[in-house]
Amino acid sequence: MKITPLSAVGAEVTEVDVKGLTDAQDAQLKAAFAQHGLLIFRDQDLVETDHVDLAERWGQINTNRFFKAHADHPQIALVDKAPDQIQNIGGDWHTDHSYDQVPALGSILVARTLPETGGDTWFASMYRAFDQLSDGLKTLLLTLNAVHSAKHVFGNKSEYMQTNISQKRMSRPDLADALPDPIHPVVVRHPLSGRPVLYVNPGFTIRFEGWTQEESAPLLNYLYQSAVVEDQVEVVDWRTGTIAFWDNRATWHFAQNDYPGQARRMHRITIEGEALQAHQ
Ligand SMILES: O=C(O)CCC(=O)C(=O)O
Ligand SMILES: [Fe+2]
Repeated sequence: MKITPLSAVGAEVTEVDVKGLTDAQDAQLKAAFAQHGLLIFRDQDLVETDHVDLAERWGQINTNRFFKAHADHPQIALVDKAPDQIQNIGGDWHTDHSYDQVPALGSILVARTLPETGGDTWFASMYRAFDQLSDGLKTLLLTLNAVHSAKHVFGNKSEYMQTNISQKRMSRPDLADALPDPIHPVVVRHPLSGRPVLYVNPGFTIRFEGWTQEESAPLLNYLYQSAVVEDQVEVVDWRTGTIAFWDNRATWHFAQNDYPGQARRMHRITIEGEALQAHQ
């Protein structure tokens, strides 16, 4: 097995079959995941049950509440774009599940149908997003918490959700509207590496705790903008046999929507995480 760091974020894993991992390879992958926050496996050949087995090596599966599930394997969420659909899923910078009290660890995404060109996924490191800030701003952020929510994305009032419901890609907006909005530290002690990580994101963070949305927006926007400097973004191209496994606490991702008229189908399994602690 070969683990090669990528240029901006993550590492590429080759010369291994994820269906037959030894305990030693498993330990090596867990260390690489903690260090890099993103593993891109190439040249894999796995069916749905192999995907489930791989995910279970990392933890308990979180069955998605909103996405359409695979008909035979409900633990697998379908991340689909049909040729006649305009909107894709995940087409902006975000990290998944920050709207949960105990956010998911990450997801394992397997390519099933790919467009001829395009459909890359971009990743950004939230270790780097924090590390590059000034000491003054770091000190302030270490004292702050932020409120996150799913309502504006997966709730009844979301246009994105209404489109997805009409296209049968998502459901259960009432569930999103009923979720209590969690409060998480703005700088989290990463559960696997112990390093500080910036834990706000454009998808689901509403405001800083104790601040209004208007007061929060300028600083949040500054953090968002400084987190995705062009040469610090990893552009992951999908090929048949590619699997991406990302850490929701250490990275953001952004699915590119540049393949009009073509289909793209991915299978996603999400793994439960743990409660987040502030980095002191
Ligand atoms: O389709 C992709 O590349 C990623 C979509 C996304 O945001 C997700 O599956 O969480
Ligand atoms: Fe996502």
